Amino acid sequence: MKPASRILCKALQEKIMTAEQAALLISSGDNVGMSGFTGSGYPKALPLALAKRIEDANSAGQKFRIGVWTGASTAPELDGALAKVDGVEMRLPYQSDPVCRQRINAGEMEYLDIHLSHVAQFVWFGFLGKLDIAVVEVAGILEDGRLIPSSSVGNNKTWLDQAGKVILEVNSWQDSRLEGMHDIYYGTNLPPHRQPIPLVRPQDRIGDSYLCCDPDKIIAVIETHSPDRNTGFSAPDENSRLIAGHILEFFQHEVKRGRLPKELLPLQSGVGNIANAVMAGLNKGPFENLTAYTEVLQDGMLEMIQSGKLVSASATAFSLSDGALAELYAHFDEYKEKIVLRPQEISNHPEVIRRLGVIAMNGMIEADLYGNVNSTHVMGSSIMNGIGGSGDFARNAYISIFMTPSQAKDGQISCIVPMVSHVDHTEHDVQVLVTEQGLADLRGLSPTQRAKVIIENCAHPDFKPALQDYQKRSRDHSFGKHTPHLLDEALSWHQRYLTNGHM
Ligand code: 0RQ
Repeated sequence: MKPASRILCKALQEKIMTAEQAALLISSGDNVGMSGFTGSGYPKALPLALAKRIEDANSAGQKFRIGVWTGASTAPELDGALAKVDGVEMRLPYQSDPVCRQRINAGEMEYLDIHLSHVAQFVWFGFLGKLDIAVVEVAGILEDGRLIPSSSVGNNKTWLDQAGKVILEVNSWQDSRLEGMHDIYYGTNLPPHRQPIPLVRPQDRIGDSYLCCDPDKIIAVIETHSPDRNTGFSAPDENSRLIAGHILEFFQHEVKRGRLPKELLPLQSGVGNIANAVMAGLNKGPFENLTAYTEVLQDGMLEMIQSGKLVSASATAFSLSDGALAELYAHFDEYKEKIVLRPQEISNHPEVIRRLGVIAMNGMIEADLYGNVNSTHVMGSSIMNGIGGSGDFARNAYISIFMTPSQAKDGQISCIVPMVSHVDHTEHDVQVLVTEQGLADLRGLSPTQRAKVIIENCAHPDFKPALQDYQKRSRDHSFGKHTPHLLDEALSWHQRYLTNGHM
């Protein structure tokens, strides 16, 4: 049975059309601001229809490419479909799609990887050029035209505000009880008129439950009934459990020293299996009355709410497996009291993160002996995903933690290296490194002291001798002794794996 229409506004009912008709309203060269964040709340129909249109144009020998701006990563129906037909000129600010990644690394697609909290203001300031059109999924439209946000908020407020034209997808698959879960803050002015953001606890509500949009700008409304792309998480493996254990022990130590309260400080957890496993560890740990001020709410955090360990969580998006989603919807009202979804410029806002004293925990590709972290590039040149929100949190956190297994690719590569091949987080923004081998607390340590602790505590035993050898020789022969390096050799560390054919 077709679900009842969620479009209650009469004026907008007149703009209902198919995705194919709406796709004709987008022109080659347009910058398109799409909703979507970590596989939730992205438009499901228009990108596919547009990909078909682009494919037809390509067959007729015409080039048709657009700029795709989003909240963060989306799904194969958006990033994958448009990348497959070579329809993307510029992608920003974060993606994790394999087809996109391949095109970017082949030099066929431009990609601008920027801090997620920067995107909205870059658009307000005009740094990114004109936003021609917004394509935003919502969960419903009220009689007066206000929009019920979907399962992610991301940059939607900014897209609806700044785009010249707007296409809405109203997805009746999204639970109507989402209404009221969001907090859309409209108080952000441009400098010099900017005011403090009045948010002092993760659960504070400082805005409206609805998104607003000038109805005259809305040129099309598409009705959909399609699920979000909910990817499952693998069960925590031994490495993830060990990493979680080291972090828990560190927290206990910090509480004992009086440097963290017993309910800790608001937690931020990055994306991926390890981050999810750390949450599972905390769920079994001794801490109670925890809070989260994070970007994405994954299964681990939902389980912590379920168990009562986590009393409130603020994020900009859900990223849940099918099982976790079923749990959310089975007990929606209980979760709704404890979860707030916000625009990403607020969920990731430096001012708020610093004020709340967030504990940031993010994944990385590699760290070097001095604590510089690479989150994004393999061999310094090939993008994996993007910096996402990790920089927003790491630079402003009370404690910034980065974690990874000590080795990658079946033990052929050390994730602790002499010099990172690309820097996302400098030594100044990294306070703690953790691998399954142990935890290096870098606070208060000079570069050479950090090198010693990182090798001792975090490097895999198979790579320790080579790293110690580098450390010693660089101290003996480096041009300067403050942050000793043998530059040719540091760089050839990575090259060695390439020439051995391991990557
Ligand atoms: O490759 O997929 O081919 O097997 O990198 O590595 O170990 O599965 O770890 O899923 O936690 O991802 C940094 C990428 C880690 C992620 C990164 C290879 C490895 C594997 C993935 P395969 P794992 P994770 C806020 C937080 C940036 C954004 C962020 C990330 C693949 O955490 O994208 O933090 N972070 N956002 O084999 C070569 C190495 C390697 C390596 C791992 N040293 N060399 N390959 N890999 N280490 C949320 C948002 O922003 C939305």
